[in-house]
Amino acid sequence: MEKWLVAAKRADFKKIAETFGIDQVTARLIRNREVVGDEAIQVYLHGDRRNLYSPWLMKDMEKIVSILAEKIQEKKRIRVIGDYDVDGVMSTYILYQGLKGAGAEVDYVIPHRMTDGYGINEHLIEQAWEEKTDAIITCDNGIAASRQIERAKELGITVLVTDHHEVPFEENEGKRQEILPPADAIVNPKQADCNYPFTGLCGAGVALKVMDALYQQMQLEEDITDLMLEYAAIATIGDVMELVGENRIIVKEGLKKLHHTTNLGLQELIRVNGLEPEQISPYHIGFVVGPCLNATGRLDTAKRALKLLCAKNREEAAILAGDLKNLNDSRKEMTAQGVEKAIELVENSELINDKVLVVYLPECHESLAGIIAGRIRERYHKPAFVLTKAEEGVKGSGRSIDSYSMYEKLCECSQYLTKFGGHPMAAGLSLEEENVEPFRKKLNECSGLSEQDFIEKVMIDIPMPINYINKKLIQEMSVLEPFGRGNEKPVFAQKGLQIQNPRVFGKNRNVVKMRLADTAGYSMDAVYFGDGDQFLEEIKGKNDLSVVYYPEINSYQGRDTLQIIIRHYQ
Ligand SMILES: [Mn+2]
Repeated sequence: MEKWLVAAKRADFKKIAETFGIDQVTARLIRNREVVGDEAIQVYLHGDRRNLYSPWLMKDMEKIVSILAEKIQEKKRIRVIGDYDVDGVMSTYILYQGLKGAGAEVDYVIPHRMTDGYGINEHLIEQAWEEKTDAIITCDNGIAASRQIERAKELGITVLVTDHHEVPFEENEGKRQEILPPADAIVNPKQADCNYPFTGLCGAGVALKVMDALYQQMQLEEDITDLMLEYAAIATIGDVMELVGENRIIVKEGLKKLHHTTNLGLQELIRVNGLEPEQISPYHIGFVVGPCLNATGRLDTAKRALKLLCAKNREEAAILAGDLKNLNDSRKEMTAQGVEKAIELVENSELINDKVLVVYLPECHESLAGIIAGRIRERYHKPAFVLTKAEEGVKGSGRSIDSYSMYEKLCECSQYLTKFGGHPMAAGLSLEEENVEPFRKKLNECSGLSEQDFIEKVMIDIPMPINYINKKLIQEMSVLEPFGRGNEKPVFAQKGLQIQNPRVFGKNRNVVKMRLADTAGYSMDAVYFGDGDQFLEEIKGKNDLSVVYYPEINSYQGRDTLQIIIRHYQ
């Protein structure tokens, strides 16, 4: 089920077009992305590093920087404790390299997914103490680790938290009270009393801000932001942050750096995947490079990903990159099997009627739960949790839909959980096996969802006849890049098209090529990616196809032609 909606947002498009020398179509697209006002449009179109906010606006920034500077001066041992996903690895790299560059005695630990679980824990704290660590700095984790950080404080360890996860809270007489860990400094723009203007940074974004401030404070010559932007960009896409505001600038500028990366590990990882550094887009990061870096955290230890980034020579980098690619290939296969099993379970049980899907796959590798949950959510357009049997109890991951704030709902069901954390759109959890069913029941009782929420909404930017498309407009639309979550690729729509000469291609018969003509006879090439035979079946005998599409320039043998890519059809 899907519902097509047109984003009918208003503004003086003629004036915007004139002011910025752009087509009115582009002006509308920018308005649809909630960019309003000349200043915001200017930054959206031409923003660069100078438009990043000052790190000093973040709560506790002065505190964390002065503690770090002191520890560096006194040659105290600092340990970075990160996390095993792309964001966790990138933020660890940023803090580790940044602190090393500032002269710190620093090492890092990335928790092992299976033996440690998510983020900092008691075992890692005891270990830090035994190894005479003076200060721990967390990244991409820590905000929810009050108990563990209390232990570290008892042992006399300085603890600095940098994180971007939701701050845990308690409801007291209808008032929301944050539960903050007893750390020496906490940098997380999601804290209620942090005045930083942008709360959407990933863990690596926050880590980069801390290093930026430290380098300013210590008056170091190196431009740390410039050096680390590409890593922050990879993490921003890998953690599926919204590509708006500062994040869009980090990704836009970081991609430029990545196109000429001097990091041997990244060079080799790009190469083994058959890509050219200069053509890397958010798509490649999200679906090729990122998953390879993630695969280590999933199936092995994420330390390998960090080793890759730190590789000193090409040979070492090539071996590690090859390992990562192989791990990712086997992860893909295992994921496909898991998805298949999950669908089978949903469709052959009462789960199919649930509003929130809780699928228990005891045999599945726990590290794949998140990816499988994502696929299940896509298929049914319902919030989905995938649970697996862990060494102790049951562990799982959830992926949500817009109308369902997953983290808050878990708070309501916390009586069945031993551990949980996350965001509105994604969460992780642990529980006892006997609580799987009660948890599923309770989640469904308090879901607050109605059938309306399960209808996929297809937002159309502008109803635009295909004869309006020209090469210049398509080229101009590239100023809207990079595309991704929160800054979607523009889509247009037209009704009443006639299909000429449809042909199915591809070994999985998943590409359909055709010619589409409007009522005046104007025609253009079109491509649909999806089930080709089903497409042919559905259009049989029809002469008024409606499509949601985006236009593209197809360069083939030195000749440029216009074509449209069909995203949805009716
Ligand atoms: Mn993160």
